[in-house]
Amino acid sequence: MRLSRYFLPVLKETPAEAQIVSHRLMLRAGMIKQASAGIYSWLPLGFKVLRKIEDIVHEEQARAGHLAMLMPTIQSADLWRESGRYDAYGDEMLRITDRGGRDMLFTPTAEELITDIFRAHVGSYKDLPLTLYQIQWKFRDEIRPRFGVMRGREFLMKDGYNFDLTKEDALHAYNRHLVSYLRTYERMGLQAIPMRADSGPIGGDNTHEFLVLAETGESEVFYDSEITDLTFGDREIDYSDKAQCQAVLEEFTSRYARTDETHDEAEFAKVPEARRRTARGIEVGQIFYFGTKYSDALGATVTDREGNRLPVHMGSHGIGVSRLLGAIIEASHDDKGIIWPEGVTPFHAGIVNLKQGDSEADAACEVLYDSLKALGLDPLYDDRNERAGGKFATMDLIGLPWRITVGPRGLKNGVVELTSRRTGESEEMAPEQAIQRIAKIYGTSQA
Ligand code: 5CA
Repeated sequence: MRLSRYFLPVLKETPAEAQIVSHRLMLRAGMIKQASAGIYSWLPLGFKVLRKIEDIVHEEQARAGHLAMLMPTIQSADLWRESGRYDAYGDEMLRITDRGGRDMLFTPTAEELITDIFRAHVGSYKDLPLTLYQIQWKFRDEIRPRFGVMRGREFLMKDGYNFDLTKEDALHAYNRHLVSYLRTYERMGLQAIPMRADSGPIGGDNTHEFLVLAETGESEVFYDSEITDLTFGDREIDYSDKAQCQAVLEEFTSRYARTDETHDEAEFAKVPEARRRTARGIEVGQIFYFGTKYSDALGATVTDREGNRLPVHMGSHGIGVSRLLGAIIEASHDDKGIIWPEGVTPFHAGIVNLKQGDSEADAACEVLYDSLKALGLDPLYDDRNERAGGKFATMDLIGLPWRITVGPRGLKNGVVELTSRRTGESEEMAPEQAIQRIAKIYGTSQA
């Protein structure tokens, strides 16, 4: 993409309404624009990152054997009356009346609708296990929408639902989700710690929240510092292997790590004092096992081998897709702007032409731009007639992890400059070498 053709409405001033750094930077970098309280338009740069996050979620869900689908945002109240949640959900539910006077609502979550789909189409143990998920907009009429996409009223959520014959199988689904979430967040450059939590209106008593530690987090958390040494890394996992998934769950949840809702001082005191930590965290996901709560209420049963009809065991599993942009920025920025982890960056590298209009500089930039594209990479070329300082400031603000700077002086010596956004370190090298380095970083090989 050429910046002269892009829509990147960056703001010079710090917006007064933004209280936390991720909200400020998303507005300044022209990623989002508030439409009304807690509701945002996603401008091209923000939408690009949102898509990258969605892609990672889809890839990791597919790896775990879960099936993507899509349910509507507007639902009839009838199913929610059947489950008893229509009244219980309270003012957070946005209620709508259609022209026929029917009660509708904007989905805050979808346990009822998925259970209805299940009961209509699945009747036998032979069709299990089954895990369906979607990435769809949700609406919760939060009392205090704030911090931009972090606590929105409209927000994008991945919500997945498992259906299993037995509690044991459903707990395997729970473990599988835990493992797939660990991989998902790590690919986004985040450490998200599973912590024992409270299930709220979803129900059930087996639940973990995934928290990214950050001073601006809305949750108070208590944990054993050893937990921050754990990483999932690139280990191979067989998702159908119950023992393997269980072992990962135990590894990541055996140390003390809880949100304030489930915090227990007496238990916490058993952690050696030097390892006890109290901090704040951003909840980027939550997994639940709630057994037969919804299948009992809605009559979702399957026949087992002996022909008995049994309510299906379920759980639901959510990732805060739009919130993740805020969480990633909170975890990765400096005073100049965002620093995108390579896994989610909107463009792989920026090209800055120090002297637009200089025939050699222009030609060298064109070659770099075309070569990166030929490798399947997505560069952003700042080809505007602006002074160098302004171009650098924009690149730093929007946070591309790598920048190639091209100017007539360097070209005389046959070099361009490759700069890491994270470390700020620059290195001079031949243009071809800069391309190779970037290709290697993103794991694409020269064609
Ligand atoms: N049905 C279950 C799981 S599918 C569910 O709704 N879980 S949840 O309530 O925990 O939401 C899942 C994730 O959505 C949360 O972990 C959080 O990351 C995100 N989320 C929840 N409320 C908001 C909000 N108001 N703004 C942005 N993200 C939110």
